[in-house]
Amino acid sequence: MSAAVSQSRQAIAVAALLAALAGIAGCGKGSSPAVASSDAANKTYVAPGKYDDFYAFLSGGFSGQVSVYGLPSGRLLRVIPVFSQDPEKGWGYSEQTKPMLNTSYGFIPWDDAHHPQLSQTDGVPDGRWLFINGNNTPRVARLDLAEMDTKEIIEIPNGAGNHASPFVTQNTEYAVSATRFSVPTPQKDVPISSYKENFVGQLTFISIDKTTGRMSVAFQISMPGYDYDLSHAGKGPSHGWSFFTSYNSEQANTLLERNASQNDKDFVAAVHWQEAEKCVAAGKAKVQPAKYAHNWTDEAGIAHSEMLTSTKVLAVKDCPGLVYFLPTPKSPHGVDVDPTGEYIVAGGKLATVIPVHSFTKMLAAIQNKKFDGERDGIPILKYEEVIAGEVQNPGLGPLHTEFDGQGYAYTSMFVSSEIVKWSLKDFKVADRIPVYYSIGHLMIPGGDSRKPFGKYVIALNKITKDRYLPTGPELAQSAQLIDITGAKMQVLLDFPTIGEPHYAQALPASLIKDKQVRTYAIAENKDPHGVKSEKETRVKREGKAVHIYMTAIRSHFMPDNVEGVQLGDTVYFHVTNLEQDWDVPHGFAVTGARNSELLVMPGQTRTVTWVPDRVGVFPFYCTDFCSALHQEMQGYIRVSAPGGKTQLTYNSPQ
Ligand code: RUQ
Ligand code: CUA
Repeated sequence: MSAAVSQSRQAIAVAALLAALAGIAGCGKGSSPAVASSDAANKTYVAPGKYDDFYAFLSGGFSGQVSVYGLPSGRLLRVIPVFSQDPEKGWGYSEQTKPMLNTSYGFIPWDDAHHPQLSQTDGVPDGRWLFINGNNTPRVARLDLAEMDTKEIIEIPNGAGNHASPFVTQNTEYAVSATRFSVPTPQKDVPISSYKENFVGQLTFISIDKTTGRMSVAFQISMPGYDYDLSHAGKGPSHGWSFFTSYNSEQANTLLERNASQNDKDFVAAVHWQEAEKCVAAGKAKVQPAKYAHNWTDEAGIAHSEMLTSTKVLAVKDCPGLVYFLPTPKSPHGVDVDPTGEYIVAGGKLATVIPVHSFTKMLAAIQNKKFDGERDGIPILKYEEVIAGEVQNPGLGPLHTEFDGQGYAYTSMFVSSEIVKWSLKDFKVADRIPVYYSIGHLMIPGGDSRKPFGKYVIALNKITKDRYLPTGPELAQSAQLIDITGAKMQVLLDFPTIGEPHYAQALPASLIKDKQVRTYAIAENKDPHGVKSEKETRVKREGKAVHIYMTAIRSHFMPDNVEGVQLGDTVYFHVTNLEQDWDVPHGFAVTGARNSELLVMPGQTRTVTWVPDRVGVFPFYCTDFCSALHQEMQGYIRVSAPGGKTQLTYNSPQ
C-alpha cells in the first residue's frame, strides 16, 4: 500500500484513537477467557529445589530499584537497590553506600528507573553488567551481575527526564541518555513560552570501559527542543548508529496531550555516533561548564563521589552527516532494531500502522540526498525512501517491539491490550493474543539483541484490575509470561511485580549462575574500618566521635557491652561480618536509630551512624535470623550525661 493511502487512513483513525486513549482507564474488560490449562501449569512449574532457566531483570519504575525474577516460574529472587534507599539492606543508609546517591542537587534517595540493559559483546548479552536509567534526576547506573549489586552511578549533565536510556551499543562501547524534557541549556531564567527559542534537547553518549565497565560522559549532541523518548542501537550492518524517537516536534510547552498530537509524523533521529567520535576527535565539540556527580564503589566496597565540572557538546551544524530525521507516524514511543540490524521499528502511540524503516534504504536515501527539507540543520529523509513497509491493522496504540530470532517481531499494543506477532518477511500479522491490561513494554530474553534466546515473551502490563485478589486501592503491576515456541502464543502465567516494570531484560541462567559471588574473603577486607578478627575489635574516641570496631559471628557481637558514650557524641558502629559461609549475613540495629538497620554480607564491613538523644542503656541486636541462638545475638550501649561516666569501656574476647 502506498504511503499516501495509509496516511489518509491514519488521519481517519486518529480521532477515534484519541477518544480511545482518553478512555484507557476503562480497560477492565471483565474476566479473561485465558484460563491456564494444566499444560500451561506444567510449563511454568519449577519443582522445589530446582532452578529456573532464565534470570529476568525487571525495572522497578518508581520504586527506583531492579528486581530479579526466575523464569518460567515468575518467582522473585532478589530486589537490587539502585536509585532508592533500601532499609532492608541498609542501601543508601550505611556510610559505605551513601555517596552512591549523591548528585549535583545533593543527596537524592529516590529515582524513577525505567530501562534495564544487559551489557553486550558482538550484539549478544555477555552477562557482565546491567545498566539502568534514573529518569527524574537524570542518572545511569551500572550493576555487577556476579554480585547483583550497584557499582556505579553517573549523573547526566544538561539533561532532564532521562528516559531514552541506557540502550547500549553492540559492544557496550556506549550507553546512551536523552532528554525527554527539553530544557534551557545551560539552565537559565526564561519565560516558558520561549520554548522554541530557548529549549534544547540533548543526546548523551556515555563511554564504558571495556574491562572495568567504568562510565564517563564522552560527548553530548544538542538537538532541537523536542521530547526524546526511546532509543536502541544499531547492530551488525547498522552498528555505529543509534536511533532515538522523538515526539512533540510541534514544540508545545503546555497541554501536550493535544498540542503535541498535531503533526502527522514526528521523527526517529538516526545518529551516526561513529561520525560524532571523529568530529569530537577533530576538536569540533565545545567544552561547556556543567556540574554532575560521578559515584562508584571501589574494591573495598566503599562508595566515592566526585563532582565533575565540564562536558563536551557537539552542535549538529559542526558535524555534517551526524544526524538524520526519519519521519515516523505519529508521536512515536519505542524504537527497536531487529536482530539483523536492517529494520528499525517504531511504535507510534497514535499510529494505525507499525512503520518499519530499512537501514539499507536509509543509507541510499542519504547518499542520493532524498530529503524533504530539514529542521534545525538536520536533513529530513523522505518517508517513502526509507520505509521498508507498514504492518497493517496491527491493533491500537503500538509501543514496543521485541524479536524472537526466528523471523518474527512482537509488538505491544497499549490501547487494544494485546501482543501482535508479525513477520519480518512480509510485515503481515501472524498471530495476536490479549493481555491484561494495557501492556507497556514486552520482553523476550535477548529479544533486542542479535541472537534472541526466545522461548517466552513477557507482557509488562500497566493496569492490573481484576487479575489478583484485590488489595485496596493500589494493586501490584502485572506481568504475564507467554509461550512463543508454537505458531500460536499461549499465556502461561501471571505474576505481580514491584513498582512499575517499564522494561526488562533476561538471559539464560547458565550464563551467570556459576559466577555468583558467595562471600567476600575476610583476609582481603580493605575497609579502613574493618577488622579481621575479634582480637582487633576496639572502641576509640576522636573528639565527639566514638568509633566502635565490632565483629559479628554466630551468635554474638564483639564487643557487646560499650560504656562511656556521652550525650552529644556521634557513634559509628563499624560492623564486620567474620563469617565465611554462603548466605550467612548478620544484621545490626540499635534502638532509636534514625536511618535503618545494616545487613552485612560475609567478609564485609558496614557502618551505621547513631546519634543518641537521651541518657540510658540501649540494646542493639542482629536482625537476620542466623542461627539457633540468633535471639541471643544482642548487646547494650550505655549513654551518659556530660560529666557522667567518661571512660570508654567495652568487653574484649577472652
Ligand atoms: S516506557 S511503556 Cu518508560 Cu520505556 Cu514504554
Ligand atoms: Cu546474626 Cu542473627
